[in-house]
Amino acid sequence: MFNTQTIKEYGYALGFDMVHITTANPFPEAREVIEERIERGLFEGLPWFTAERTEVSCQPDALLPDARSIIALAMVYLTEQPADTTNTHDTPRGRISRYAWGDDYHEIIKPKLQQFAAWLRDYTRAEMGDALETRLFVDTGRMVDRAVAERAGLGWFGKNTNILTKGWGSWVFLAEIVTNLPLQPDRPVKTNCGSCEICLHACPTQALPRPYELDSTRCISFLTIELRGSIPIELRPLMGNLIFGCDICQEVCPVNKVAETRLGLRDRIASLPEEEKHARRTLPLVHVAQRGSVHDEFRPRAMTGSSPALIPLLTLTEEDFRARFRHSPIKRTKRRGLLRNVCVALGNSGDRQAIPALIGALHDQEALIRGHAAWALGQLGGQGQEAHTALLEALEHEQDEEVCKEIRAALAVCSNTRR
Ligand code: B12
Ligand code: SF4
Ligand code: SF4
Repeated sequence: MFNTQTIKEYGYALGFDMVHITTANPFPEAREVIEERIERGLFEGLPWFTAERTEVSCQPDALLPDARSIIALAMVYLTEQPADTTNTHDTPRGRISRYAWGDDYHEIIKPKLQQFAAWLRDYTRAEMGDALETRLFVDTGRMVDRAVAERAGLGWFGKNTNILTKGWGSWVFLAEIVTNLPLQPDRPVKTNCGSCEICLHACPTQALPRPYELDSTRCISFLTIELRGSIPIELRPLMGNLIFGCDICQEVCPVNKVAETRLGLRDRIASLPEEEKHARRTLPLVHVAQRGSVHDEFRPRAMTGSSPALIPLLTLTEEDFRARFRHSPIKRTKRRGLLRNVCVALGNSGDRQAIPALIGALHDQEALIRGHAAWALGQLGGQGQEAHTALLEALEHEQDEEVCKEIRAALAVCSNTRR
């Protein structure tokens, strides 16, 4: 058995906030649950999420023959929301989920995993020679990140299905190193959500029909990030101004609220003069404070931010989109996905300032955007008004059948509303 403590300390030094160990035994319960949910259609729209994938992802030795241990890692992405952009009412604004305010976590965590694996190779060389094997995972890999985290004691399954850690709640990214090294495993935590069900009631689309179960097809995170096509009409009004991901079931969570309070405390400690920091060494957060800030990479970037003005987003070209979101998780939606979401948010805003920009989007080269712009104009329009006229004109030239359907539906809504 190698010195597990030394390995953990290296993980902390690399910038991970929690470093735990579990065995590489299979995850039969996770496999059963996932297969049953795929069967029930709860993952429809995620074509890569298959029973075959699950068989491998719940069986670490299918990913690495002779796997013995998993190093389970968590990195905190909690940062404070900038006050300047959230409360201005001059122009409609969208909301971006917290994990996407800063740089893309895949790009931050992957090199750290590679560095960790290189260090492990050196650290174990005397005993292992070149026999050390590692496989690295963060999000996109075939690994059940949350089941690993739970068994390694990083946290517990919240009823909103996220892993809640003691101290940082669910505001953590998860990652793993599967290895053939024998290491001392940690135990799962005993904590659970108790009788709380706040998140289940807060979900605007009822995507959490019962504790520990997510219906992806209704989840705004899926609708705004993963869904490639049209957003179901009945769900659009429930999406409010969310344009990339959704944090509602996390924001209402009391465990996360405690974490946010700790963040404030940490930042106050960070700003203290050195001698005072020293005098307060007994404060539990001082070690985090000494690092200055948790992870600067996840602070809101000027180009993406947490609540961008919506109207200018509608005029982004492909090049603008690529330049603006090159290092952001938002690039995953592509321009067409983001502008589709922006149209829905503008339709929900009730703000008629958006009408000229939406009329412009009725002529976008992407049918998906034209269709959602039509829907938004229907919501904001009113009979005989500018939006109504623009929809009638667009219908004359539109070639795409789906967009024509959207325009006709929008015209019907316009005709039923007076402004
Ligand atoms: C596919 C996916 C999605 C899909 C589908 C989510 C889903 N249903 O799993 C969509 C796009 C909707 C999504 C959304 C989000 N995701 Co996502 N997603 C993933 C991904 C790639 C796979 C998840 C998976 O395997 N799901 C299968 C389902 C069945 O697993 P599960 O929900 O964990 O279910 C378990 C529990 O239900 C438990 N269980 C069942 N019954 C019971 C009963 C009891 C009593 C208990 C205790 C447990 C229990 O067993 C199940 C199997 O282990 C992972 C990365 C990865 N490779 O693992 C990230 C991941 C889960 N996502 C993550 C994040 C951050 C998000 C969002 C918060 C993003 C956002 N802000 O918009 C939302 C959260 C939505 C939500 N409420 O869960 C993080 C979660 C971090 C954390 N602290 O938990 C992960 C781990 C990525 C990462 N590496 O950090 N995601
Ligand atoms: S992320 Fe949003 S839509 Fe999805 S389950 Fe949570 S509250 Fe519901
Ligand atoms: S809101 Fe309540 S039930 Fe939901 S995850 Fe948080 S503690 Fe658990």
